[in-house]
Amino acid sequence: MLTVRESSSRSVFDLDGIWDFKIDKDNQGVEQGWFNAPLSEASTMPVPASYNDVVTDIDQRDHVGYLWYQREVRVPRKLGSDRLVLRFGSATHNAIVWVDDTEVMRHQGGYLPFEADITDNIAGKETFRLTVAVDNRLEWTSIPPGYITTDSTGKRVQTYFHDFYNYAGIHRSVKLYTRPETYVKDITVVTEIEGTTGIVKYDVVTGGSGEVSVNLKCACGKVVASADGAQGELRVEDAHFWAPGDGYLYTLEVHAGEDVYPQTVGIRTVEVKDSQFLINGKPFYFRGYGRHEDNTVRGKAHDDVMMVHDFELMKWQGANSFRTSHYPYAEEVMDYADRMGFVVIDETPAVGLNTGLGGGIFGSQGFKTFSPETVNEKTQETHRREIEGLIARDKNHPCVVLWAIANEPETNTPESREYFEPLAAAAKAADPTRPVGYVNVMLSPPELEKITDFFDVIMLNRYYGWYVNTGNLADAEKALRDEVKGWIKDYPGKPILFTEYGPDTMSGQADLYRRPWSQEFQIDMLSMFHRVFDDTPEIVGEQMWNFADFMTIPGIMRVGGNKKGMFTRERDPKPAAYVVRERWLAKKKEQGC
Ligand code: BDP
Repeated sequence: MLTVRESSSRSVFDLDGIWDFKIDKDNQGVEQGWFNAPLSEASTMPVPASYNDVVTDIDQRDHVGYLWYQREVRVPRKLGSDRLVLRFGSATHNAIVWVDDTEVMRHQGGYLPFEADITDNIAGKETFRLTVAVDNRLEWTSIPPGYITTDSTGKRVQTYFHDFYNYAGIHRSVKLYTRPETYVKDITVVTEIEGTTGIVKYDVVTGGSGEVSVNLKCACGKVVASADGAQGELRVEDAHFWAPGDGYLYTLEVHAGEDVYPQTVGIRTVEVKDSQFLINGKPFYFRGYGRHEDNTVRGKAHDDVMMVHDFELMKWQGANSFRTSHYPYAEEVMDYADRMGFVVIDETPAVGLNTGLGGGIFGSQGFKTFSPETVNEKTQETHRREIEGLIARDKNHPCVVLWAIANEPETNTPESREYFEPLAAAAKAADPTRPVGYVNVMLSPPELEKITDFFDVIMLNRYYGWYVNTGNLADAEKALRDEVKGWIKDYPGKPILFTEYGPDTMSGQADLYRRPWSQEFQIDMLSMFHRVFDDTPEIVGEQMWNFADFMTIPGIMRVGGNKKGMFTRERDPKPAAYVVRERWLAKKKEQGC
């Protein structure tokens, strides 16, 4: 799905701001037709925002079910036969949308955009009532999965298997945009490099019938190549390639009938070969973090201020990459990563498909992960849709070099092999140009793991020194070295990336004895991992856990959230940030990006 862009044929109107809001305590609003009228006894809620930390009542904060949003919208002026489209960047996790009394769309999944052509619904109107019912419930068939029980007071309780708080609401911008009747519906761009020449292959899908032509413009606005037809190949002599640290972008201006859509293009290649990860034919070493979309009060809402600040901090530290753990991030983040030359591992929301873990912590949940009653064929179908939806949204981003189709799923059983084989194939079919991987959990070392042969790279989350060998870094280092040797022996030629490592660290906790939870221990544990990485050429990247502290459910292993951040939740650096900065800046100098 194309992102929203203004052009000479498209106008964009922002519907963000303060909306009316109501929590559906008994989850009966849909049956009672709350969309038919202004919400009674409504409060207010900013859009975009997670609603949870805005309200002051704990029962409201932890409500399980529907959240209602409503506002009046002035119908914008449009020309002649132009269509008007209503678009949400995301609503977490499911949404039903009404224009006045009419349902115009339903969407399942909390992190991808959805839209509907509402031209016919608003014909002849000056204003309309826009109502959205957002459902925050997670079930066995949703991605991520979860289940709901009731406690002794009859209150609904949501359980899930991932280690971040289930923030909900309208998390990204809501927009109206106009476009001509015949329009650019989809574009796929694939780039190749031949010496100093850049090759841009494009494929345009139109809605309605109209002649297609394209102009490729350089960043200075000059046309460097043109073609007619919905498919074709453009050649750019002496091209300026997109590269890590150099976010150079061309614009492919696509014309279909009256419509014009500006598609940004970065010319670069990605390849996995002989245990190396190559970008533009050169070995690339990932330095960075797994992150979260997580901030105080805003929760998971996109916010330009926080986004730009986070990128500034990442640059300050000498990072060159991150993973969108554990769901697709806002489209604004992907655009900005393109511009900043950041390299992104793009992840689906398939987290917590592992009942051997609870909230990121070892401890079985007493269920089988894969069974007709738990993660089942319907879940697999949802998962496939999430993979295809992510690739459809992000396929044209040069920053994306690798798809992560799941985080720490169960992969040590025959059922897991059956579950993942078609999903790995679906990712490869949807994008034959990028490597595909999944992120492996400590419970599945090479001798137990059963699905790595479906994938191009090995991504490991490892907590030696923390969840195991707690505080004993000598034993932790030995265990880590032994495990890495096993991966290299069993999967020769596959590059290994560390996608998580690091201990919880209380900011301000100093300890002469450098014990777990202290700032000193974070420095020591990260340094131990780095020593092992530096001794192992098959390891092509280090993305520590996590960029910043983040909110989780309360638990005996979590003190006001997960504290594995390099920065606090407020983005203050912990002492390890300076130590790692020195390492990463030196590596940047050595590696040139
Ligand atoms: C891993 C998960 C991550 C958790 C982390 C932790 O991938 O989401 O937050 O461990 O325990 O299991 O901190």
